[in-house]
Amino acid sequence: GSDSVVLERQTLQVQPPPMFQVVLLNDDFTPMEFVIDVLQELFGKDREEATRIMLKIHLDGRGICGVYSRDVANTKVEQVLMAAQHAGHPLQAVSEPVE
Ligand code: TYC
Repeated sequence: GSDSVVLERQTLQVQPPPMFQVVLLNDDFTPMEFVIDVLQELFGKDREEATRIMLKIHLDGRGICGVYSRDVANTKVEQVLMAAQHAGHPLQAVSEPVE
């Protein structure tokens, strides 16, 4: 009845919003320095952390750069792709739901 509908709505409303991780993918062409710059300027990392993440991506093929709401994560991906395109690098980024 209508009571159970209200209870279901209340259960859903207290769940935290789904979060999305922005993942950078390795390639053979994008300069390491460009990736470090992106991690500092778009993901707020200091130089040491940006270097650590870049090397992790270089070695493992991918790495998480940050975790955000859906809209912010999608905007970060767009910003990475725009910066890479502008600089002429093939750097790729994706947003995926956090497990
Ligand atoms: N593999 C690249 C190189 O050797 C560096 C690189 C790191 C590229 C991370 C992309 O997401 C990336 N120049």
